[in-house]
Amino acid sequence: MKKNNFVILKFGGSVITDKEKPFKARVNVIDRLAREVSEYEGKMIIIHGGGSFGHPVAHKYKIKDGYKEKQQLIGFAKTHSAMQKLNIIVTQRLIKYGVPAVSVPPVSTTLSQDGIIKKLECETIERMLNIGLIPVLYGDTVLDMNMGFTIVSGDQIASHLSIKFNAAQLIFVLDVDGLFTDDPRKTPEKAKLIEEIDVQSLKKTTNIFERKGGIDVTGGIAEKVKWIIPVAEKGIPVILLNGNVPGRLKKALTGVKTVGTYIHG
Ligand code: IP8
Repeated sequence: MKKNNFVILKFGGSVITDKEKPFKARVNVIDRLAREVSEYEGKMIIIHGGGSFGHPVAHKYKIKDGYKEKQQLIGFAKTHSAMQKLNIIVTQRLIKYGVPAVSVPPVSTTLSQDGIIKKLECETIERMLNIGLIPVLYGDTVLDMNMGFTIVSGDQIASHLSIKFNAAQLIFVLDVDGLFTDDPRKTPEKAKLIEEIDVQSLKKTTNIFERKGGIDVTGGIAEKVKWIIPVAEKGIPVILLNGNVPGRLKKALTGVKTVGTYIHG
């Protein structure tokens, strides 16, 4: 895939849903993000997280831990169904603003081994991109070669696809400005935004925070950083920015510097 203007975009569950309220999508925010995306003209894959749709159900049935008992099967189905519901909201809002968004459900295109993606059917995605469609994936329930099943996060999918397609940049849309030196919720006076960091320093840094609320089965910021590192190591720039502030996503998409954390290899 030609590098130039190919972007992988991850919408965090905390920005597109209200993590404190079950099954509550933040439709106004999704609408505005969709509008900002619609003004971008290059190739793009969008991935979104689970927020208050996927996480509480996955947590209830312990889906991430793998298949242990039969009653989890209904939980697997419910978790996937919850993610489908959110995915329909996201794709419909994108379509409303003229973005040719097409759902690619990871449950039927991805296999993992001990929670790590082993296979992700990319030929269809590549053909979609070549024709000008925007594939939309999401953190989802997947079948696992050793565990029976598990959850693969949107961050892992974003990381996998960025490397696979040699993206020009990977953008994480969060509900905070980026990565912080301290927890901005607990100690706002000490928490400073990390505006720029290289991957070697990121690997060594242990005190990095973002704000987290609600139930999250796929782990916090340490997990996110874990999936960012291999992308940045390939020389793909990674940007984390606040999706609640109008215009920041649009700026990042068009290569204009904005408020956020810029990670480079
Ligand atoms: O919010 C997890 O995706 P994430 C999705 O990107 C499920 O971690 C099914 C909980």
